[in-house]
Amino acid sequence: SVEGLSESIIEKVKRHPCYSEEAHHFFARMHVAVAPACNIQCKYCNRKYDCMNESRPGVTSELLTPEEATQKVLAVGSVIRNTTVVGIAGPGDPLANPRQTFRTFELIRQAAPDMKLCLSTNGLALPDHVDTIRELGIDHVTITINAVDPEVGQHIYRYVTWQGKLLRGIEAARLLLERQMEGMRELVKAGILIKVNSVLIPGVNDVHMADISAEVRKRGAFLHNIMPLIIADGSDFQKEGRRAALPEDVAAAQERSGAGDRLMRHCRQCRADAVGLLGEDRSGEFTKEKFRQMS
Ligand code: CLF
Ligand code: SF4
Repeated sequence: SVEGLSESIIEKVKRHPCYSEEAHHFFARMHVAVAPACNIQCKYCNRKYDCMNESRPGVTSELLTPEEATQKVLAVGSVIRNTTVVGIAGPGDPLANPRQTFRTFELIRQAAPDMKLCLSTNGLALPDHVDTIRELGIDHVTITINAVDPEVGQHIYRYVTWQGKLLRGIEAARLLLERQMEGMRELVKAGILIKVNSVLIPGVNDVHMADISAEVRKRGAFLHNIMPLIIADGSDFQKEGRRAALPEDVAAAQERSGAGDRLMRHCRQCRADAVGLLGEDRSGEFTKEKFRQMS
């Protein structure tokens, strides 16, 4: 529903397939996998694969340089003409690789000025980069927030690396949360649209999900996307014997969240190199080998 939204927000969401349920039937997004490193370790992640904050486990995307990423954008744009958004969502955390990430956006901005730019992050490094995000005209940022209470968060992250130190337990969870909230505050000030992704982990943050939803909306997030935990091979959660989240877990959390039409319900947990409409995986048509031949 678009009722009560300002013109500028409608303008930003109406052709973004993740931000508008309606748009996802008509407009495609693509990801470029330029960001290999990460600055934290989530217990649901196995680093052999793509960042799970926006992806399903077990998928490994082909890493691109900023120049290759730009070539891919032009190639995809010439074939899938309804591509309106280019996102960076991995395979690690985009803001743990700021040089590659921002160089890529800069080159895409020059080569394909009509593309909307989108970024997904765990938020740890976010406050350091909001100025750059604004200057580059990146209108959409997703932050993955799995807890708004360090008592809960301490069970979700094995560690956080910060200014050359390795933090664990509640200290790690507290720092990550502070940085996420600071980043959100700065994004709101800069007029950038925020989506929050939360991975629903049964027995860890399932009943906490309503608090997350209320807190992030209070702080200005436009959308909340509750994603089911998928158990990745080799992840800490697999070793702990945890179970995946079921559709009914997500439905119950959505219901309790009270977030109404500010819930994203059509997420397809994309790959870091996804291409095409949500749920339509065309990444295989645009491997490095293939898009190089096209240009
Ligand atoms: Fe990509 Fe994410 Fe931008 Fe969309 S995906 S960086 S906001 S352009 Fe979309 Fe895919 Fe769900 Fe992400 S369906 S995993 S929410
Ligand atoms: Fe893995 Fe992404 Fe978490 Fe980093 S932020 S540990 S890449 S899921």
